[in-house]
Amino acid sequence: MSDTIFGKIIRREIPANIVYEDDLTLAFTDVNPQAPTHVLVIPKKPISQLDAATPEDQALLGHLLLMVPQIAAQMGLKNGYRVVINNGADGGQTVYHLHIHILGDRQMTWPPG
Ligand code: DGP
Repeated sequence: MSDTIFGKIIRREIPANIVYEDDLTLAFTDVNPQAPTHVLVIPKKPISQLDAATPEDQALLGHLLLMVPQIAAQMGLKNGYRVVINNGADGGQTVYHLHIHILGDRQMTWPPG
């Protein structure tokens, strides 16, 4: 896949407020927050979108999801939170490096806009 702004964040070429990191994962606050707490959890492996993940990525995807509650707890989200993956144009995806949104510290509504 082609490089994205998230690739530059992984390589520390542009700054980000990194809140969690391990060998496979980076998490940082969203530059355009849609809630008082808004964190993006990304794989360091450049997967463009959920549609592009393969069976080879099964353990990685599981790891990312399992990190979500850990990062949410670290961010102090004691009363729940929203987890979102935007996939493709109709999904509202704007950055083509797979990412999981964690949104919290406000009451979410359903259905989403
Ligand atoms: P999506 O619409 O799901 O592709 O979300 C992309 C998110 O990425 C969007 O909420 C804004 C955020 N974003 C875009 N550029 C940057 C950046 O340079 N730094 C940070 N921290 N977030 C960014």
